[in-house]
Amino acid sequence: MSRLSRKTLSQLPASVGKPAYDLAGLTVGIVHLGIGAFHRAHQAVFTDEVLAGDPSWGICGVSLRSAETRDALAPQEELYTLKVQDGQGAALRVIGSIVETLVAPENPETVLSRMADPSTRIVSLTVTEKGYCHNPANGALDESHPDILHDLQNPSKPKSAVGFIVEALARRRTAGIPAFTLLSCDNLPSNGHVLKRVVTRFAELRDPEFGTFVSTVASPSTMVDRIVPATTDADRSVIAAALGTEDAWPVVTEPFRQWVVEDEFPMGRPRWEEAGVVFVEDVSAFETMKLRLLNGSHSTLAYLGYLAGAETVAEAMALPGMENLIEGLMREEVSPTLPPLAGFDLDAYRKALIARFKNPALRHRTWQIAMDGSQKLPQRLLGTIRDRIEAGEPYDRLALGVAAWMRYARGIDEAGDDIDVRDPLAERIAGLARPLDDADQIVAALLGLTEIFGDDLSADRSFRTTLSATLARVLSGGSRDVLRFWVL
Ligand code: CS2
Repeated sequence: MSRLSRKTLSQLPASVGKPAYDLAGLTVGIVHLGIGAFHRAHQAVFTDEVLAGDPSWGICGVSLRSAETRDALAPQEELYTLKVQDGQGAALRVIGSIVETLVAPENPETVLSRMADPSTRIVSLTVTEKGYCHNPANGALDESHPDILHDLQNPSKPKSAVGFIVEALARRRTAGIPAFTLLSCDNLPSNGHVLKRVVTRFAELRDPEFGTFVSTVASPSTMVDRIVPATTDADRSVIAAALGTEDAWPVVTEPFRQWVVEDEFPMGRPRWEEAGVVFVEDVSAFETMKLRLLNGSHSTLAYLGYLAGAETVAEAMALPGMENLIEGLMREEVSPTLPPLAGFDLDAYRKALIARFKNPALRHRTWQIAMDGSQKLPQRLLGTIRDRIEAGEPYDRLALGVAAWMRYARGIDEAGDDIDVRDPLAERIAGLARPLDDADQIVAALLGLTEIFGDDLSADRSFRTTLSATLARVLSGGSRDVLRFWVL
């Protein structure tokens, strides 16, 4: 079978969408750090739709760790297929907005020179929560992080996104080239501020005067949304059969997509609004809503669903009690904490989320969402719990999400087998919680992790009591039994 490439593009079935611009005429305007499936189903797609108007906004995609994506995409001239599907059907389209892919550990110098090039006007990121090397409870740079220590010692051979950004900004400044705009596209509250804070502190540690300069770089916050499960080999073969040609790394996603961005781009930006991107002055209300409703529900159903033996989100949603639990969590416990959004139909948004979670065509693994819980819990569940405590309101369902995380992160499933827990704190959590089997003791041990719970929740006695009672139910009856309580 032939391989997807510029040459084979014309042989694809007419039903497959193709780039509406001259691929050979594209140049790089954006360097994107973290070129995973999410970026390729989100920013790269919005960009693909506006390149015909200005071909100078092509994307140079950088992997900060493995060579897998580059190895898959380079032989096909960075082209890949986007498959959009729900219960009704699927549509295929080839995306051409990625111009080149680089692997940072192989050649940090090439990445730095791309970032320092005057044609690069935006550096965007999807490096996941842990990629910010910050303390998840308070957003400050983790100055003892091994990658940060390494990058301070080796500024021209960085490993972290923070190290790359700061070195590239230093080189631009020396060469008299204006700074690029930073664009965080990760699921963090005020992601632009978090990014600015960590890069400013890192620059300060290199040189206080340089820190002051970095603190002036534009770093708008964004709210990103599209559900994009990891691509499977089954996806690859179905897509190859439909294309009549091989694509080593297609991306599969849902029809829904949303990108709300603060409009602060001193070096210009693509006309993304023409592809439906919403530009606003302050994105925080959108971010809080999305992180607490979508991602808070996602994590809750992922931990409980995994423990109950559900492999995918759609399967988890079908467990007796789950849909009511999630619906109630969103409506009764999360929604009252959200900042007002004028003219926004929250009820419709929640209903749409339930339908998206139930999309039978996506095989979104609960295990995938369960990853990196220590980095996700603060913005997904704990901030909401803080607001509920302050308002003197109950938070039973949110507490169940946290208790299910504790049960999961301990690393032993309900059949007594090991769970493959992926989390930067996995070893510490297992060290604290695995030897224990009493709910009170597990909760007390894990609440000691102040980088997750903050000093306030770590010391909150009534929070501790609520969590202990909830975890005790999960441990004794099992997750399916706990869920049954929510069957109406
Ligand atoms: C998910 C998100 O993996 C996860 O933790 O909750 O990736 C989620 O699918 C996206 O934020 C949806 O926009």
